[in-house]
Amino acid sequence: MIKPDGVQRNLVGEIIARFEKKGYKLAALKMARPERSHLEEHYADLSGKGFFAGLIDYMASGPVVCMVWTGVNVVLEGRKMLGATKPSESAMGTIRGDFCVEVGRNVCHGSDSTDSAEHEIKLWFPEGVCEWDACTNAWIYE
Ligand code: RTP
Repeated sequence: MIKPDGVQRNLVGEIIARFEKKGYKLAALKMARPERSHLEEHYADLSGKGFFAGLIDYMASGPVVCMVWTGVNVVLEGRKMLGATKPSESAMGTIRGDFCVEVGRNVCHGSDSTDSAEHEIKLWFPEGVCEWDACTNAWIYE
């Protein structure tokens, strides 16, 4: 997910491009302006943290872009591409390492396990995702 700061800072194309160039395939994409209750459900495991209210304010402050990416080890590799949660600990070359400075404005979210990915896909895409096979030649040749 591209968080509200990533959308406001016009980083949507940059982030999508990184995943496409890595070799992952997009299975679902939408812009959403989630209710606070939806965000509270998404971050339910953090409800006891002192930063929880601020996190929900931040996530509710503007539209987000939700995506499902598929491919080999996409959850683990995708988290590496995002970088560490705290930008000060994110390696240069990662999305957070390159584009942000504060943990409370860290541009993107990625599921941290396949179980949480499955849970989050159901939460954010109850309508289901698009299954398709790449058919590059068909778009170039008749
Ligand atoms: P995310 O769920 O957004 O991908 O982040 P994460 O797994 O890398 O980190 P997590 O611990 O689940 O924290 C979720 C988000 O909460 C905000 N946060 N703020 N002020 C703070 O100390 C603090 N710590 C975490 C960040 O936006 C983080 O991504």
